[in-house]
Amino acid sequence: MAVVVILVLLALGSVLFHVLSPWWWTPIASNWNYIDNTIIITFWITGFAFVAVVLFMAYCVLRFRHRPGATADYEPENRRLESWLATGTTLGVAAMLTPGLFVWHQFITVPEGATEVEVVGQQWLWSFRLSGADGKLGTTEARDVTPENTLGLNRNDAAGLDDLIIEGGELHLPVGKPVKILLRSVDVLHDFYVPEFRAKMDMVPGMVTYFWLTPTRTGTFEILCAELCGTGHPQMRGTVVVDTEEDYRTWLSEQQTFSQLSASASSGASKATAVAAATAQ
Ligand SMILES: [Cu+2]
Repeated sequence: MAVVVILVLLALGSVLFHVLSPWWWTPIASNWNYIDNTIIITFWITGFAFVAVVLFMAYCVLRFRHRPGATADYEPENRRLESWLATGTTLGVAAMLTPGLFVWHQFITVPEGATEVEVVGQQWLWSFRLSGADGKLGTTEARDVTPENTLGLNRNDAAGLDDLIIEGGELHLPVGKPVKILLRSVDVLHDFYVPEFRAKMDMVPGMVTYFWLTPTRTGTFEILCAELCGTGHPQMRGTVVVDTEEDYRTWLSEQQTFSQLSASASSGASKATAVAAATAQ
């Protein structure tokens, strides 16, 4: 009898925990409420299956408990029960998978006019690149990655010289504008994840992955790495700030282009050489 009570309490407690506890996700800040809807569908289906299975177990423990002299029936095959279970399971799994296919299609179908923003993951920080005045991101090469050119921009590509580079800082995005997020890694697997955007995707060395989103409210959100990427993985945090158009323009005007950064890096290097030469004399 104790087992029956425990099983019923387990089913009831799980439902109550779901309804009453504040474990639910953070308020959404992007257009991806489709993602929430698919998760809610999954919750309903798995929640129903969980409660049904646990209560059925409780029923069986009670109904078929040991009684002196009682024997079990031998019934190795039951076609009706088998087809019923197979159909039910198939429908449940299909109902969980199908909405995901539609949402995935929307997730990677970038609307026209979306601004491109590149996010680069490396052990263990986030960097960002925005197209400059020409509205185009320059090409990159893994072999061009150096301490002065951590994102590996191609110096011979004019489109890249005016790209704005934000290294290990915060990314700003304008509210209400669609952005295409291009994801790149210069070392190992990382995963760009902003819980409030309901969006995450792996960053794979050697390829560029992407999705798009429209931020729907201003605020400051945390970027997490959702792929174990080494000892610094838990500290791999970043910040994305969703701004009003005006604040975004102000922030944008304060960022440095690739050519400005290269110039200051090389003048810094030549100063260092001059100082070294002077001290050597
Ligand atoms: Cu990482």
